[in-house]
Amino acid sequence: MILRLRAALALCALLFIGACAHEPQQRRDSAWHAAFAAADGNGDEQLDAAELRAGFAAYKDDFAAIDTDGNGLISEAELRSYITWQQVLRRAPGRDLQAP
Ligand SMILES: [Ca+2]
Ligand SMILES: [Ca+2]
Repeated sequence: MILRLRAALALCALLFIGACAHEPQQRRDSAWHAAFAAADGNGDEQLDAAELRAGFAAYKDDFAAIDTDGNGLISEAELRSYITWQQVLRRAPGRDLQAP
């Protein structure tokens, strides 16, 4: 009985620690979603060229590179992946990595 209680407490502690560890990621996800939603003028959960230019001006010339599935619109995942990759490239020693 005591062993089961200790095991249950240990599991609770691990779950609590795990939940705390994910909190910054959840905040980042939330901030990403809010920025994307703010740029998504028509609310279709995709950015067209004008929405990208208005909401993410730093990437206005990268539309074709961001639109990896070539459907003419940018999903939140495509934009996030592209910006994350750009951040990796900026931090890479020698900066000789190529985008996938
Ligand atoms: Ca849109
Ligand atoms: Ca796309």
